[in-house]
Amino acid sequence: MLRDSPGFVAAFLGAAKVGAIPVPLSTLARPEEVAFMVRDCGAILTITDADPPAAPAGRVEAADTRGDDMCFWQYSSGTTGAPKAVIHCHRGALFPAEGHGRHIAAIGPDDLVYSTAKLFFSYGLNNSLVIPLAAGASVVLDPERFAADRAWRLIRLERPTVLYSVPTAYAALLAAAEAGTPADPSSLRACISAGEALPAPLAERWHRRFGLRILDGIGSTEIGYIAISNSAQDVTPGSSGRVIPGYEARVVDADGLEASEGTLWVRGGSTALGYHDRPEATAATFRDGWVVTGDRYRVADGHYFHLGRDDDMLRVGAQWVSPLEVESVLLSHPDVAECAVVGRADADGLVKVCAFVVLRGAAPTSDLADFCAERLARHKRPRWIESVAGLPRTATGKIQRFRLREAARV
Ligand code: 3UK
Repeated sequence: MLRDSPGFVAAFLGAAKVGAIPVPLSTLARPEEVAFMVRDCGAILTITDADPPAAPAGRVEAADTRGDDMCFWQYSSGTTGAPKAVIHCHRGALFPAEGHGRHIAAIGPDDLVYSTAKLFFSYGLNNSLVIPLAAGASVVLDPERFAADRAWRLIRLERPTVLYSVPTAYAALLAAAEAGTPADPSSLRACISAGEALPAPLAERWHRRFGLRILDGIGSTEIGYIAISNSAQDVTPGSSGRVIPGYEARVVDADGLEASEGTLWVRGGSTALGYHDRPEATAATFRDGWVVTGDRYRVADGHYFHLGRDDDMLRVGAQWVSPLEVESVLLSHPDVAECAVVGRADADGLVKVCAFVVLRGAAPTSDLADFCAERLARHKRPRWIESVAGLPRTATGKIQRFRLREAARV
C-alpha cells in the first residue's frame, strides 16, 4: 500500500521478479476495507510508506515463472459487500503495452506520461508503469491526491506529452481553467480517458478550449486494461470507440445470442484468470476466456456505445459505488425510515449519487450530508438528498429504481 512513487514501482516489479505476488491496495480505502483485503489475500508481507526503504540486496535472480503463473492481483468491488481480488497472469501483464499503448496512445521513448489515476488502480498501473516502461518512456509520479490546480501546475512544470485521466478529473481541470487557474496544455499531444463514460459535450468543451481530442476507451480490472477505444484517427463523440487489436468483443442479448444491443463480453491478451477464492463470482464473470462486463452496449458500424449497467452499480469519478452501501448508511440514521439511491447526471453529464429518503419526522434531527461524510468515501456521498413522502414500489414491494432514475433526470 504505497502512494505513487519510485518505491511503488520497485516493490511491484521486485515482487513479480522473485515470483511473489504483489497486491497493490488503495491508499484511499478505509481501515476496515484494508483489514479485509490483507486478510483475504493472505499476504505474508506488507509494504507501506511508513516502512524504511529496504537496503539494496545486490543481484537478484528472476524466478522461473511460466506465462500462466499468477503475476499480480488487484482488488475490485462489486454489488454487495466484500471486494474481490482479480488474478492476472505473467503472460497478460505486459499486453496493455501492445494493445492500447501501441495502437491508441502510441507511446514511445520520447514520451513523458502523466496519469491522474494512481498506480494502485488497474488503469493507473498500466498508464504509469507497464506501458511507459515497455516503451522506454518517462513518467511523472505524484504521491498526492489529484486536485485540478495541482495537476495544472505539474503539467506546466513537467511538460508531459500524454495525459491519462478520467472524465470527472477532465471536468475538474476544465472548470479550474475556466475559473482562471493558469492552464498550459501546450506540451500535450494526447489525452486519454477511461473509467466512466465521457459525455460528448464535455469532450467538445475540452477540444474547443485546448485544441485536443480526448480519446475515450472502456476497460476494466477484469479485462486488464482498455479493450475498446477511440483513436486519434477515429473519434466518435459519445462512443467508447472500436475494438483494439488483440481483443475480441461481443454484445449478447438476454437469450445469450449475439445482438446489436446487450451485455458486453470481452476476450483478449490481458484478460484476468478469475477471482481469488470466489468460485461463484468467477463462474459468472469469466466464461471460456471471455469477461462478462455487466455493461450494456449498442454496437453500430463497429463503434460501441455505452448504455449503462446491467446491475444497479454506479460509476462515480471512475470508481464503483454500490447503492446498497450508501442506502445502508442512510438507513442507520435514526430519522431515515426508507431510502433508495440512484445515479443522476450533473451539469457535465457525469453520474453522481442521488438519494431519496423517507423521513420519520418532518425534518432530520441532524445533517444527513454530514452523517454520510463521516461514514462514506468522498465519491460515495450523495450529491443530492431528496426528501419524499414514499418510494415507488412494485406489487411485491420491490423499489422501482427506474422510476427514481426518471425522477432524478431533471
Ligand atoms: C466502467 C466505463 C463507460 C464500466 C479501468 C481503464 O475502470 C476501469 O476498471 P474498473 O474495474 O471498472 C470497470 C467498469 O468501469 N467503465 C470503464 N471505462 C468506461 N464505462 N465508458 C468508459 N470509457 O462499467 C466497466 O465495467 O474500476 C479502465 C483501464 C483499466 C481499468 N481497470
